[in-house]
Amino acid sequence: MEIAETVKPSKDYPKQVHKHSRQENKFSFESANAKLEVTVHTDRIIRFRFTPEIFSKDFSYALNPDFRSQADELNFHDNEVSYEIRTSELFVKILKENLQIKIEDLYGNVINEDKGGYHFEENKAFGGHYVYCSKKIQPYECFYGLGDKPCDLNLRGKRFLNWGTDTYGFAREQDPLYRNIPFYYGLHHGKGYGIFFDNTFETFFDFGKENSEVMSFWAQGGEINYYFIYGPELLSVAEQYVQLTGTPELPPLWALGYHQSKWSYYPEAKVWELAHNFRKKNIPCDVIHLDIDYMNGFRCFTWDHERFPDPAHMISELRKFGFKIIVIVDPGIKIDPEYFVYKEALEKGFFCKRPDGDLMKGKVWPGDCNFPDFTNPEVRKWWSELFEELVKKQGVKGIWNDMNEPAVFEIGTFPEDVRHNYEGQDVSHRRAHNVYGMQMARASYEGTKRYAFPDRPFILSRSGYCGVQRYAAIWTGDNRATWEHLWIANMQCQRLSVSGISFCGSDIGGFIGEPDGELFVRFIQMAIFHPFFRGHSSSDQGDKEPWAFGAAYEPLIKKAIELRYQLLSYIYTTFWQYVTQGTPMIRSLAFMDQRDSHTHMRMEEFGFGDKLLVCPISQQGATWRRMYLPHGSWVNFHTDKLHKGGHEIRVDAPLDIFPLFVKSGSVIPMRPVLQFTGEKHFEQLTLHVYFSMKRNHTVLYEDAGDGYDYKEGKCSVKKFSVFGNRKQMRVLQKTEGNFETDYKEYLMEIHCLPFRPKGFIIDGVDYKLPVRYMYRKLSFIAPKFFKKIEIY
Ligand code: MIG
Repeated sequence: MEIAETVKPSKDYPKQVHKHSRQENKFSFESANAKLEVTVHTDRIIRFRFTPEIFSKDFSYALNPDFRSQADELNFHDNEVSYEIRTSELFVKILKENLQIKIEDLYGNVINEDKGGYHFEENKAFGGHYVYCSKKIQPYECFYGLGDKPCDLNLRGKRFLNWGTDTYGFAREQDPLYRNIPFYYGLHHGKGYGIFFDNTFETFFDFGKENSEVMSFWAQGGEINYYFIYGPELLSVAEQYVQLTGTPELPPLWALGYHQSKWSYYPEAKVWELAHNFRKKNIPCDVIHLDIDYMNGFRCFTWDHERFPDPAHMISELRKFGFKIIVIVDPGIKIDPEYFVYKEALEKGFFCKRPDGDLMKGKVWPGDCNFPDFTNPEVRKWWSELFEELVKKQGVKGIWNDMNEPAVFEIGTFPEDVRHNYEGQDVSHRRAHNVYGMQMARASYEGTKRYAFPDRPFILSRSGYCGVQRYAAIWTGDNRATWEHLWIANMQCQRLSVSGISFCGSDIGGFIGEPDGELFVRFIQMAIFHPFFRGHSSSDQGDKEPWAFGAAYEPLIKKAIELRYQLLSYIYTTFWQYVTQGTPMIRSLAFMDQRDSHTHMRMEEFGFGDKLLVCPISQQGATWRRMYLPHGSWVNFHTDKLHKGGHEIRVDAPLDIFPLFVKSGSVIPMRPVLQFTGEKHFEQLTLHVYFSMKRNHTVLYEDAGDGYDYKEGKCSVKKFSVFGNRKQMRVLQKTEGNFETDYKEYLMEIHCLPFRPKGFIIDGVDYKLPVRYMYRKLSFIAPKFFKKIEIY
């Protein structure tokens, strides 16, 4: 049911405020027909919560339980027409007449301002209210975020809704898809903010589609309950949003390696053939996924013993070859009185019910199914314990949660009247739908974490609500093998990343259909820079393993996977920055330099971590393309050519390479190519150091790559700084922490020197170069604990 955002007379707007009060950082305002609660969480995060009657229980699945409020400075003024709350960053003005809100920075610049503000309409059919909020669109305002929308990055002029849906073979502009992320950014006058509308009902966002001057959001129920997050840097908004909704723990390093999947690899001999092929062809791979056909008649937590006679043995043998096994689970539990999972859930009353007490029944792969109510904490506990067998006894290393929108054949999803526990609050599917998948992923995460211990768990989920990143990585679902889908995957991963979900990726090459070799190569070249890196495809659609495209393409695909493995230290460090500060791993250009308005509309090029800039080739037959370089100086990774940013450039990209740039002054660590992450100790880490006049810093985070010793301090953070002038260059290193790395030394590769070096000094020891040294680059070995290197 869609509700048009036209101001109908039936909608109510708040009346004059007659009462207000304050309790520390919480301010309450009351009028005859509405209440507002404003909570100042930090100087830049302010929560607004409205109700026409009484506030419901203050509960959220999204919020990070460890998030702490702290606002240093807080002033309140009661003026003639408005109340004013001032933090050390913001002015919030609340109009007494109608509870409308205006937020300014301390210089009086309007950041966000209500148009109609809060309003509501009684919901006669279900009770409660339809709730709305509308705001002015500021001149030249751009909008970003909203999770997985497969359209242009800037959302202006469009309308969207969030209602998780299984969308097989989805198309550009299709809405909604699998995920529900009611969080968006606004950017105008160089200043960025975010609004996180924490409401799990079906939510709607209109960015000036209905009225080009009005942005509005609304929901089918619940409260207008949103967090305003001020930057002004977009990147800082992204970080604060993640601090609010939580980060994952560090994944095991192997989960950042290459994953190979298909619907489905079976029987066991097929899995071995696959594994042997990778090793025979020397193409790195860490993980094999088993899709639904490993199960006995699609019953979760069982195996088809004809196809897989001894799973524990197979898994431990594969482990010796460096392969980890991930298996899929679905929420639909087969109705079968002989099946232990069904029996237990039935006895315990753990299945979702219809309003009159019947069980929610629907068809999925196993035929008729019932569905556990993952919004019940007891159900989650039970589900998590089911993993003991798979994870602890059989050695499965990760769990893939599919169909958790939830998807049901024929009817799409659950009817809206299905009941859910919702942490003891007893609600209908209208309120629980958008969090169902996330709660399933949460239960799988808790079980896997417990039984994989002391190793780290890995969870993959298709659906999710805000905060799902605490439990799972996300893949974008059933895409197609087309060039357009390469572009869509790029938009979706950039968008997911700035929406709190950095650990994301798409089915490389497309799930549906058969890509040709060229498309697959271009797809995987891009996916090197998607944190979740998995090839997956549908069963009847031909082979899509790296060697499936013939001898002309296999080396190119191999080369892409190898680059991924070489970059793992960089990728892991980038992940650590995400975990510790909330910084998105993939960054749209506007998030790199929002003051340059050229970046606002750029889409295909993106930052990966804080040192690399990537631009996929997204056109068939292209061997070059134009792209925008943000301000600063950038070095072409393949040619070492230096470019000044702030304009478009033309970049060559024959099929074996693609546009990849390194920020000047960076230190990019590169490992030798291993066939899987823990294959062997390596002796040397290569540090590619790029000259810069301006001092530049790089961090390198290291730990064991699995387990929890890092929480006891077994990790280290290295900080490099690089700077120079026309005659010399310095590289400094500071190390914190005492993680003992495998490698003994660095191979230093110095790029882009503006002079011909005569020698270099490592911690006081001078090494002279031959007089005839002709190059502007240099390579030498340095001890891993060096403090200072001078090149002259
Ligand atoms: O109805 O498990 O998106 O990745 O291979 C299809 C079979 C069910 C959908 C997933 C896809 C997976 C497939 N699943």
